[in-house]
Amino acid sequence: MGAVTEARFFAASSSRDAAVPAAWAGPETMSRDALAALQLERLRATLANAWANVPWQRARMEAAGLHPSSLRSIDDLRRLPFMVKDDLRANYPFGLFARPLPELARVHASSGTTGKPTVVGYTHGDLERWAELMARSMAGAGVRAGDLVHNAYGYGLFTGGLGAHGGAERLGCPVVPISGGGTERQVALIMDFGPRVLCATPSYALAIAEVAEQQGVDLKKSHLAVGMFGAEPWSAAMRSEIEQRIGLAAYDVYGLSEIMGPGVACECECRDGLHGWEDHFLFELVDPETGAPVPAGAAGEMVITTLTKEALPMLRYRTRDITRFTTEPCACGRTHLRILRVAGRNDDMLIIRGVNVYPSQIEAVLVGRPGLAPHYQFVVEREGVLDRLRIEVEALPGWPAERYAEAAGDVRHHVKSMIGVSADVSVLAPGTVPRSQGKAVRVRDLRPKER
Ligand code: DLL
Repeated sequence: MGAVTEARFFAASSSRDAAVPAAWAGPETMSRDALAALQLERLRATLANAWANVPWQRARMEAAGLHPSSLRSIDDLRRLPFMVKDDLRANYPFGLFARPLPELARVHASSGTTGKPTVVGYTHGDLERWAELMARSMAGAGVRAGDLVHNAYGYGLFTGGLGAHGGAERLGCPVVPISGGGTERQVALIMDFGPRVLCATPSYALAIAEVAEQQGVDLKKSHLAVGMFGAEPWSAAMRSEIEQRIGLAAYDVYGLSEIMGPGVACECECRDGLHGWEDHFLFELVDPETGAPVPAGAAGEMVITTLTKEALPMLRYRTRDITRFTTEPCACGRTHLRILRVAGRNDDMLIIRGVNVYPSQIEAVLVGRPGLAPHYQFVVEREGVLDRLRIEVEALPGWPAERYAEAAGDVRHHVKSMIGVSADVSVLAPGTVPRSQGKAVRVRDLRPKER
């Protein structure tokens, strides 16, 4: 399906309402039983693809006694061990691909902070399905055919830029492919071109808002109405901050390159969790320590199996992302499970004197506090055998320097009482914390490396 007109596209009317677009009402509102049957059928095909075309996957299936034709139920998949990021690195660059290179349409990669990048591949069909899922995500967030999309996700090996681009085009939206950086120009083009939709990481959206304010430009007077923000954890407090400063409704979009890219899950207009597209992915939630499924409603690590990927079938991939699921019906009518805001990655979790804490939890305490700007970093240091946390947060421009100590005391108190962690707090002058153009660096880990 190419670009579509509003009249044809929406079941209810051409108005901007929250109805599930007619084009996707089938897959998005099917009964959970029908969804489970579709998942089983697609899982069999995925296992058959992996068995036939990826020797590494076949060896794992043989070891687990799981032949594609022996799969009776989705639960049988649990016989297979998890996949982790290092499996991609160990098979660098193309060892887990189920198609020879000439049959691929594109390759992406994520740099990672250590070791080799993880490389992912797509057939033409994979790119089509990705565009479709990203289009569904955008439509769910209220983006409509014809809306101009300002896409400030980075273009290149990162999946954000091209992923959002493909989805917007698929939905019938013209795209401004500006990528990240050149923030003053971003502000000028937002005002001149009048996009209705902004795609960016939440931290970069905030950097754009800040530069606009410094230039005396009021983004609330622009045509921006919808923000598609993701690629990093962000708190509800950060959502309100961005909404107030830019004047739009901010939606959370989730994804990861190993599984596809942006558009694995996205909030609908109810903004009560991100619908994970279960017709293309199988979601599990496990205890990060034991690997056992967590009880319904409990937090755990998200594990994802792809159901329609041709070039790179991923079976039980551990995302490291910690979240909770609900399958309660959503007011929008979509039946797909909802992922409740991703708190952070297991790797980013800090253990400060025995308390587990995610950077986004501290962000929720900092953002909006009197005198403070939403720009911060956490420094983790070693003191004897214990880890010590220092919060560096900027003061608002114009906030008097003689009141920095008071603001620091306020943060220290609230972090202790709301999260239970003792932290040192430094309030810094405006402009001191580095600004992001993509994923923000929130933690500076100064602990000795051998850990
Ligand atoms: O970040 C894909 C993406 C691009 C998603 C644009 C959304 C928008 P990676 O670079 O492979 O892919 O990083 C994936 O980023 O495992 C999460 O830890 C984190 N992440 C992505 N979206 C969210 C989100 C892209 N909405 C990793 N909330 C994932 C929290 C997120 N964390």
